[in-house]
Amino acid sequence: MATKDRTQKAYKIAQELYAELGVDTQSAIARLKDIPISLHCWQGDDVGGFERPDAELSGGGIQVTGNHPGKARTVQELRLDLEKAYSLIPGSHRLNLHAIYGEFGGKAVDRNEIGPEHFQGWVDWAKGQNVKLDFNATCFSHPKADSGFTLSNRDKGVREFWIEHVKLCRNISAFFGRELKSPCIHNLWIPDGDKDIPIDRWTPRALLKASLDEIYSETFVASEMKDAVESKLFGIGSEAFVVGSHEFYLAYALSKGVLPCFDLGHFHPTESVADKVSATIQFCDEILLHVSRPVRWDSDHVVILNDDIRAVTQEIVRSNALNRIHIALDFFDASMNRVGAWTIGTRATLKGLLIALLEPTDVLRKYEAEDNNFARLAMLDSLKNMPFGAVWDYYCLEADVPVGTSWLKEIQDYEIDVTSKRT
Ligand code: RNT
Ligand code: ZN
Repeated sequence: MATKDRTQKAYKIAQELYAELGVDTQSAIARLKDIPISLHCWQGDDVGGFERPDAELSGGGIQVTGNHPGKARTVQELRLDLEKAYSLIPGSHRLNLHAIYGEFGGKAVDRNEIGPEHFQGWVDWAKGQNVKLDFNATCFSHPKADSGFTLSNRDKGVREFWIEHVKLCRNISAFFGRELKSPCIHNLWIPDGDKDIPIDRWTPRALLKASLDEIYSETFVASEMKDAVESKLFGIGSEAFVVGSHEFYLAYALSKGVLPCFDLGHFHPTESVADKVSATIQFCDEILLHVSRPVRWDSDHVVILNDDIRAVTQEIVRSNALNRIHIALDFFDASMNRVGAWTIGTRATLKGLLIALLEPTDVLRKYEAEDNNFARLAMLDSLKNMPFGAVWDYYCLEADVPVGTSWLKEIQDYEIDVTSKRT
Protein backbone atom coordinates (compact mmCIF):
# COMPACT_ATOMS: atom_id res chain seq x y z
CA MET A 1 0.00 0.00 0.00
CA ALA A 2 1.24 3.49 -0.80
CA THR A 3 2.49 5.53 2.16
CA LYS A 4 -0.28 8.06 1.73
CA ASP A 5 -3.13 5.50 1.82
CA ARG A 6 -1.57 3.62 4.70
CA THR A 7 -1.03 6.80 6.70
CA GLN A 8 -4.62 7.89 6.15
CA LYS A 9 -5.98 4.44 7.05
CA ALA A 10 -3.92 4.23 10.22
CA TYR A 11 -4.99 7.75 11.14
CA LYS A 12 -8.68 6.89 10.74
CA ILE A 13 -8.33 4.05 13.23
CA ALA A 14 -6.30 6.18 15.61
CA GLN A 15 -8.88 8.95 15.35
CA GLU A 16 -11.60 6.48 16.37
CA LEU A 17 -9.60 5.13 19.29
CA TYR A 18 -8.88 8.62 20.60
CA ALA A 19 -12.51 9.65 20.08
CA GLU A 20 -13.54 6.79 22.38
CA LEU A 21 -11.54 8.52 25.09
CA GLY A 22 -13.14 11.86 24.27
CA VAL A 23 -10.09 13.21 22.44
CA ASP A 24 -10.49 15.04 19.14
CA THR A 25 -7.38 14.33 17.08
CA GLN A 26 -8.19 17.05 14.54
CA SER A 27 -8.21 19.74 17.17
CA ALA A 28 -4.96 18.38 18.68
CA ILE A 29 -3.34 18.70 15.23
CA ALA A 30 -4.76 22.19 14.77
CA ARG A 31 -3.28 23.28 18.08
CA LEU A 32 0.09 21.69 17.35
CA LYS A 33 0.28 23.53 14.03
CA ASP A 34 0.22 26.83 15.93
CA ILE A 35 3.16 26.10 18.24
CA PRO A 36 6.42 27.62 17.03
CA ILE A 37 9.71 26.06 18.08
CA SER A 38 12.75 28.32 17.95
CA LEU A 39 15.57 26.38 16.26
CA HIS A 40 19.01 27.35 17.47
CA CYS A 41 21.37 28.38 14.66
CA TRP A 42 24.39 27.15 16.63
CA GLN A 43 23.76 23.42 16.08
CA GLY A 44 24.74 24.04 12.44
CA ASP A 45 28.36 24.98 13.05
CA ASP A 46 29.29 23.86 16.56
CA VAL A 47 28.71 27.32 18.09
CA GLY A 48 31.44 28.84 15.91
CA GLY A 49 29.81 31.89 14.39
CA PHE A 50 31.11 34.17 11.64
CA GLU A 51 33.38 36.63 13.40
CA ARG A 52 36.40 35.00 11.78
CA PRO A 53 36.56 32.31 9.09
CA ASP A 54 37.87 29.74 11.56
CA ALA A 55 35.94 30.88 14.64
CA GLU A 56 35.48 28.23 17.31
CA LEU A 57 33.65 27.95 20.60
CA SER A 58 36.00 28.73 23.48
CA GLY A 59 35.76 29.01 27.24
CA GLY A 60 32.36 29.68 28.61
CA GLY A 61 31.34 26.54 30.48
CA ILE A 62 30.10 24.80 27.33
CA GLN A 63 31.85 22.49 24.94
CA VAL A 64 31.21 20.81 21.62
CA THR A 65 32.60 17.36 21.02
CA GLY A 66 32.84 15.42 17.77
CA ASN A 67 34.25 16.10 14.33
CA HIS A 68 31.63 14.90 11.90
CA PRO A 69 32.51 16.45 8.53
CA GLY A 70 30.39 19.04 6.78
CA LYS A 71 29.65 21.77 9.28
CA ALA A 72 28.40 25.07 7.87
CA ARG A 73 31.33 27.43 7.32
CA THR A 74 29.53 30.43 5.92
CA VAL A 75 26.22 32.14 6.42
CA GLN A 76 25.05 30.77 3.07
CA GLU A 77 25.86 27.21 4.10
CA LEU A 78 24.15 27.66 7.44
CA ARG A 79 21.00 29.01 5.77
CA LEU A 80 20.98 26.14 3.27
CA ASP A 81 21.26 23.63 6.13
CA LEU A 82 18.51 25.35 8.09
CA GLU A 83 16.23 25.33 5.05
CA LYS A 84 16.83 21.60 4.74
CA ALA A 85 15.96 21.06 8.40
CA TYR A 86 12.80 23.20 8.20
CA SER A 87 11.70 21.22 5.13
CA LEU A 88 11.68 18.04 7.24
CA ILE A 89 9.78 19.50 10.20
CA PRO A 90 6.01 20.06 10.15
CA GLY A 91 4.72 23.51 11.09
CA SER A 92 6.09 27.09 11.00
CA HIS A 93 9.02 27.73 13.24
CA ARG A 94 11.46 30.38 14.41
CA LEU A 95 15.23 30.80 14.30
CA ASN A 96 17.29 31.63 17.34
CA LEU A 97 20.46 33.56 16.45
CA HIS A 98 23.53 34.36 18.51
CA ALA A 99 25.36 37.67 18.16
CA ILE A 100 28.44 35.96 16.63
CA TYR A 101 26.33 34.97 13.61
CA GLY A 102 26.20 38.47 12.12
CA GLU A 103 27.47 39.20 8.64
CA PHE A 104 30.53 41.29 9.29
CA GLY A 105 31.78 41.55 5.72
CA GLY A 106 35.23 40.19 6.51
CA LYS A 107 35.91 43.04 8.94
CA ALA A 108 36.85 42.67 12.58
CA VAL A 109 33.71 43.92 14.29
CA ASP A 110 34.02 43.62 18.05
CA ARG A 111 31.08 42.71 20.26
CA ASN A 112 30.70 46.33 21.38
CA GLU A 113 30.36 47.45 17.77
CA ILE A 114 27.57 45.28 16.40
CA GLY A 115 24.31 46.67 15.09
CA PRO A 116 21.22 45.85 13.02
CA GLU A 117 23.23 46.40 9.84
CA HIS A 118 25.11 43.16 10.52
CA PHE A 119 21.83 41.26 10.67
CA GLN A 120 19.94 42.75 7.73
CA GLY A 121 20.79 39.65 5.70
CA TRP A 122 19.16 37.42 8.31
CA VAL A 123 16.05 39.58 8.34
CA ASP A 124 15.78 39.39 4.55
CA TRP A 125 16.27 35.64 4.64
CA ALA A 126 13.73 35.28 7.47
CA LYS A 127 11.14 37.26 5.51
CA GLY A 128 11.63 35.01 2.51
CA GLN A 129 11.33 31.88 4.63
CA ASN A 130 8.45 33.16 6.78
CA VAL A 131 10.56 32.49 9.85
CA LYS A 132 10.59 34.77 12.92
CA LEU A 133 13.79 35.54 14.79
CA ASP A 134 15.00 35.31 18.37
CA PHE A 135 18.36 36.49 19.63
CA ASN A 136 21.15 35.99 22.16
CA ALA A 137 24.07 38.11 23.28
CA THR A 138 27.32 36.14 22.96
CA CYS A 139 29.32 36.53 26.19
CA PHE A 140 31.84 33.76 25.45
CA SER A 141 34.46 32.84 22.80
CA HIS A 142 36.15 36.20 23.32
CA PRO A 143 39.39 37.34 25.01
CA LYS A 144 37.36 39.46 27.45
CA ALA A 145 35.56 36.30 28.60
CA ASP A 146 38.73 34.23 29.07
CA SER A 147 38.88 34.91 32.81
CA GLY A 148 35.52 33.17 33.16
CA PHE A 149 33.78 36.35 34.28
CA THR A 150 31.89 38.81 32.07
CA LEU A 151 29.03 40.87 33.54
CA SER A 152 30.20 39.99 37.04
CA ASN A 153 33.88 40.64 36.39
CA ARG A 154 35.66 42.61 39.12
CA ASP A 155 37.23 44.76 36.41
CA LYS A 156 34.92 47.67 35.65
CA GLY A 157 36.22 48.00 32.09
CA VAL A 158 35.44 44.36 31.30
CA ARG A 159 31.97 44.67 32.82
CA GLU A 160 31.26 47.78 30.80
CA PHE A 161 32.37 46.08 27.61
CA TRP A 162 29.85 43.28 28.15
CA ILE A 163 27.11 45.62 29.31
CA GLU A 164 27.52 47.52 26.06
CA HIS A 165 27.41 44.29 24.06
CA VAL A 166 24.16 43.14 25.67
CA LYS A 167 22.59 46.57 25.19
CA LEU A 168 23.44 46.45 21.48
CA CYS A 169 21.98 42.94 21.29
CA ARG A 170 18.69 44.09 22.81
CA ASN A 171 18.58 46.79 20.19
CA ILE A 172 19.15 44.25 17.42
CA SER A 173 16.38 42.12 18.95
CA ALA A 174 13.93 45.03 18.79
CA PHE A 175 14.93 45.53 15.16
CA PHE A 176 14.06 41.86 14.46
CA GLY A 177 10.72 42.20 16.22
CA ARG A 178 9.78 45.33 14.29
CA GLU A 179 10.88 44.01 10.92
CA LEU A 180 9.26 40.61 11.28
CA LYS A 181 6.23 41.77 13.26
CA SER A 182 6.74 39.22 15.99
CA PRO A 183 8.33 39.89 19.38
CA CYS A 184 11.93 38.69 19.41
CA ILE A 185 13.03 36.99 22.62
CA HIS A 186 16.45 38.13 23.68
CA ASN A 187 17.95 35.55 26.01
CA LEU A 188 20.94 36.28 28.19
CA TRP A 189 23.23 33.53 29.35
CA ILE A 190 26.68 34.30 30.72
CA PRO A 191 29.34 31.77 31.64
CA ASP A 192 30.43 33.48 34.85
CA GLY A 193 31.55 31.08 37.52
CA ASP A 194 34.41 29.36 39.25
CA LYS A 195 36.00 25.96 38.84
CA ASP A 196 36.82 25.80 42.52
CA ILE A 197 35.23 26.96 45.74
CA PRO A 198 35.15 30.74 46.02
CA ILE A 199 35.00 32.36 49.42
CA ASP A 200 33.09 35.35 48.14
CA ARG A 201 29.92 34.52 46.27
CA TRP A 202 28.31 37.77 47.27
CA THR A 203 30.44 40.24 45.32
CA PRO A 204 30.12 38.65 41.85
CA ARG A 205 26.35 38.39 42.35
CA ALA A 206 26.11 42.01 43.47
CA LEU A 207 28.15 43.00 40.40
CA LEU A 208 25.96 40.92 38.12
CA LYS A 209 22.82 42.47 39.57
CA ALA A 210 24.19 45.96 39.01
CA SER A 211 25.20 45.11 35.42
CA LEU A 212 21.75 43.70 34.70
CA ASP A 213 20.06 46.77 36.20
CA GLU A 214 22.13 48.92 33.88
CA ILE A 215 21.32 46.72 30.86
CA TYR A 216 17.57 46.62 31.49
CA SER A 217 17.29 50.30 32.41
CA GLU A 218 16.51 50.85 28.75
CA THR A 219 12.98 49.71 27.94
CA PHE A 220 11.58 48.31 24.72
CA VAL A 221 7.97 47.62 23.83
CA ALA A 222 6.92 43.99 24.28
CA SER A 223 5.59 43.86 20.72
CA GLU A 224 9.20 44.22 19.54
CA MET A 225 11.27 42.33 22.06
CA LYS A 226 11.13 40.51 25.37
CA ASP A 227 14.03 39.68 27.68
CA ALA A 228 14.88 36.36 29.27
CA VAL A 229 17.65 35.40 31.70
CA GLU A 230 19.05 31.87 31.79
CA SER A 231 20.35 30.17 34.90
CA LYS A 232 22.67 27.20 35.28
CA LEU A 233 23.66 24.84 38.06
CA PHE A 234 27.21 24.24 36.85
CA GLY A 235 29.23 24.31 33.66
CA ILE A 236 32.50 22.91 32.38
CA GLY A 237 35.09 24.94 34.26
CA SER A 238 32.48 26.43 36.57
CA GLU A 239 31.75 23.33 38.61
CA ALA A 240 31.88 24.89 42.06
CA PHE A 241 30.10 28.16 41.53
CA VAL A 242 27.84 29.79 38.94
CA VAL A 243 27.07 33.45 39.54
CA GLY A 244 23.74 33.33 37.67
CA SER A 245 22.23 30.42 39.54
CA HIS A 246 18.56 29.45 39.42
CA GLU A 247 17.65 31.35 42.57
CA PHE A 248 19.54 34.42 41.41
CA TYR A 249 17.84 34.66 38.05
CA LEU A 250 14.39 33.56 39.18
CA ALA A 251 14.42 36.27 41.82
CA TYR A 252 15.79 38.77 39.32
CA ALA A 253 13.23 37.85 36.65
CA LEU A 254 10.31 38.16 39.05
CA SER A 255 11.50 41.44 40.49
CA LYS A 256 12.16 42.99 37.07
CA GLY A 257 9.38 41.50 35.00
CA VAL A 258 11.70 39.68 32.58
CA LEU A 259 11.25 36.05 31.60
CA PRO A 260 13.10 33.30 33.44
CA CYS A 261 14.71 30.85 31.03
CA PHE A 262 14.83 27.24 32.15
CA ASP A 263 17.28 25.08 30.24
CA LEU A 264 16.42 21.40 30.70
CA GLY A 265 20.12 20.65 31.01
CA HIS A 266 20.84 23.17 33.75
CA PHE A 267 19.50 21.48 36.85
CA HIS A 268 20.28 18.64 39.15
CA PRO A 269 19.53 15.35 37.37
CA THR A 270 16.71 14.46 39.73
CA GLU A 271 15.15 17.91 39.55
CA SER A 272 12.12 18.21 37.27
CA VAL A 273 11.98 21.27 35.03
CA ALA A 274 8.41 20.27 34.16
CA ASP A 275 7.43 20.86 37.77
CA LYS A 276 8.77 24.42 37.59
CA VAL A 277 6.33 25.52 34.90
CA SER A 278 3.09 25.64 36.87
CA ALA A 279 5.01 26.88 39.92
CA THR A 280 6.59 29.82 38.12
CA ILE A 281 3.72 30.99 35.94
CA GLN A 282 1.72 31.71 39.08
CA PHE A 283 4.08 34.68 39.43
CA CYS A 284 5.18 35.66 35.94
CA ASP A 285 3.44 36.00 32.62
CA GLU A 286 5.82 34.10 30.39
CA ILE A 287 8.71 31.66 30.51
CA LEU A 288 11.39 30.70 28.01
CA LEU A 289 12.40 27.05 27.81
CA HIS A 290 15.67 25.81 26.41
CA VAL A 291 14.87 22.28 25.40
CA SER A 292 18.00 20.22 25.79
CA ARG A 293 19.05 16.79 27.09
CA PRO A 294 21.52 16.47 29.92
CA VAL A 295 23.70 13.35 29.95
CA ARG A 296 25.95 13.15 33.01
CA TRP A 297 28.05 16.34 32.91
CA ASP A 298 26.92 17.50 29.49
CA SER A 299 23.83 19.67 29.29
CA ASP A 300 23.50 19.79 25.51
CA HIS A 301 22.85 16.39 23.93
CA VAL A 302 20.40 16.16 21.03
CA VAL A 303 16.82 16.15 22.28
CA ILE A 304 14.90 12.89 21.94
CA LEU A 305 11.37 11.91 22.93
CA ASN A 306 12.19 10.87 26.47
CA ASP A 307 10.30 11.12 29.76
CA ASP A 308 11.65 14.61 30.45
CA ILE A 309 10.29 15.94 27.17
CA ARG A 310 6.98 14.23 27.73
CA ALA A 311 6.73 15.62 31.24
CA VAL A 312 7.54 19.19 30.28
CA THR A 313 5.18 19.24 27.29
CA GLN A 314 2.41 17.67 29.39
CA GLU A 315 2.92 20.28 32.05
CA ILE A 316 2.65 23.13 29.51
CA VAL A 317 -0.53 21.73 27.97
CA ARG A 318 -2.14 20.77 31.28
CA SER A 319 -1.37 24.22 32.68
CA ASN A 320 -3.07 25.69 29.61
CA ALA A 321 0.08 27.74 29.13
CA LEU A 322 0.91 27.18 25.47
CA ASN A 323 0.73 30.91 24.77
CA ARG A 324 2.90 31.78 27.77
CA ILE A 325 5.76 29.33 27.40
CA HIS A 326 8.21 29.98 24.59
CA ILE A 327 9.95 26.86 23.37
CA ALA A 328 13.50 27.12 22.07
CA LEU A 329 15.98 24.33 21.42
CA ASP A 330 19.50 24.27 22.80
CA PHE A 331 21.84 21.41 21.99
CA PHE A 332 25.00 20.99 19.95
CA ASP A 333 26.47 17.75 18.82
CA ALA A 334 29.35 17.64 16.35
CA SER A 335 29.53 13.85 16.30
CA MET A 336 26.68 13.35 13.84
CA ASN A 337 25.04 14.95 10.85
CA ARG A 338 24.12 18.40 12.14
CA VAL A 339 21.01 18.88 10.01
CA GLY A 340 19.89 15.48 11.23
CA ALA A 341 20.46 16.58 14.83
CA TRP A 342 18.22 19.64 14.39
CA THR A 343 15.55 17.47 12.80
CA ILE A 344 15.64 14.78 15.49
CA GLY A 345 15.39 17.35 18.28
CA THR A 346 12.64 19.45 16.76
CA ARG A 347 10.53 16.49 15.71
CA ALA A 348 10.94 14.95 19.17
CA THR A 349 9.77 18.14 20.87
CA LEU A 350 6.76 18.37 18.56
CA LYS A 351 5.94 14.71 19.18
CA GLY A 352 6.01 15.39 22.91
CA LEU A 353 3.59 18.27 22.41
CA LEU A 354 1.33 16.12 20.27
CA ILE A 355 1.19 13.36 22.88
CA ALA A 356 0.30 15.98 25.49
CA LEU A 357 -2.41 17.43 23.25
CA LEU A 358 -3.87 13.95 22.71
CA GLU A 359 -4.36 13.37 26.41
CA PRO A 360 -7.91 13.12 27.76
CA THR A 361 -6.98 15.63 30.44
CA ASP A 362 -10.56 16.30 31.52
CA VAL A 363 -11.11 12.62 32.25
CA LEU A 364 -7.88 12.48 34.27
CA ARG A 365 -8.83 15.66 36.11
CA LYS A 366 -12.16 14.12 37.05
CA TYR A 367 -10.51 10.97 38.43
CA GLU A 368 -8.14 13.14 40.40
CA ALA A 369 -10.94 15.30 41.80
CA GLU A 370 -12.72 12.12 42.89
CA ASP A 371 -9.57 10.81 44.56
CA ASN A 372 -9.73 7.83 42.23
CA ASN A 373 -6.01 7.16 42.22
CA PHE A 374 -6.38 3.75 40.63
CA ALA A 375 -8.26 5.08 37.59
CA ARG A 376 -5.84 7.97 37.19
CA LEU A 377 -2.80 5.69 37.17
CA ALA A 378 -4.47 3.06 35.00
CA MET A 379 -5.49 5.65 32.42
CA LEU A 380 -2.06 7.27 32.40
CA ASP A 381 -0.37 3.95 31.83
CA SER A 382 -2.88 2.82 29.20
CA LEU A 383 -2.38 6.04 27.27
CA LYS A 384 1.21 5.00 26.67
CA ASN A 385 0.08 2.46 24.12
CA MET A 386 -2.32 4.71 22.26
CA PRO A 387 -1.36 5.14 18.57
CA PHE A 388 -0.07 8.69 18.68
CA GLY A 389 2.41 7.74 15.94
CA ALA A 390 -0.43 7.35 13.46
CA VAL A 391 -1.61 10.88 14.28
CA TRP A 392 1.94 12.21 13.99
CA ASP A 393 2.43 10.58 10.58
CA TYR A 394 -0.87 11.99 9.38
CA TYR A 395 0.16 15.45 10.59
CA CYS A 396 3.44 15.14 8.66
CA LEU A 397 1.56 14.00 5.57
CA GLU A 398 -0.82 16.97 5.77
CA ALA A 399 2.10 19.33 6.38
CA ASP A 400 3.86 17.92 3.33
CA VAL A 401 6.96 16.76 5.18
CA PRO A 402 8.37 13.21 5.13
CA VAL A 403 6.31 10.59 6.97
CA GLY A 404 7.71 7.95 9.31
CA THR A 405 11.42 7.35 8.89
CA SER A 406 11.59 8.46 5.26
CA TRP A 407 13.32 11.70 6.26
CA LEU A 408 16.46 9.73 7.23
CA LYS A 409 17.19 9.15 3.59
CA GLU A 410 16.71 12.84 2.86
CA ILE A 411 19.38 13.66 5.41
CA GLN A 412 21.68 10.99 4.03
CA ASP A 413 21.20 12.28 0.48
CA TYR A 414 21.82 15.83 1.65
CA GLU A 415 25.02 14.66 3.27
CA ILE A 416 26.17 13.00 0.04
CA ASP A 417 25.12 15.89 -2.20
CA VAL A 418 25.97 18.87 -0.02
CA THR A 419 27.68 18.64 3.35
CA SER A 420 30.24 15.92 2.54
CA LYS A 421 31.57 18.15 -0.23
CA ARG A 422 32.59 20.82 2.26
CA THR A 423 36.27 20.08 2.64
C1 RNT B 1 24.82 27.39 28.10
C2 RNT B 1 23.43 27.84 27.82
C3 RNT B 1 23.24 28.71 26.60
C4 RNT B 1 24.06 28.23 25.42
C5 RNT B 1 23.82 29.02 24.16
C6 RNT B 1 24.83 28.72 23.10
O1 RNT B 1 24.89 26.49 29.08
O2 RNT B 1 22.56 26.75 27.76
O3 RNT B 1 21.91 28.80 26.30
O4 RNT B 1 23.87 26.89 25.17
O5 RNT B 1 23.75 30.35 24.44
ZN1 ZN C 1 20.52 27.10 27.15
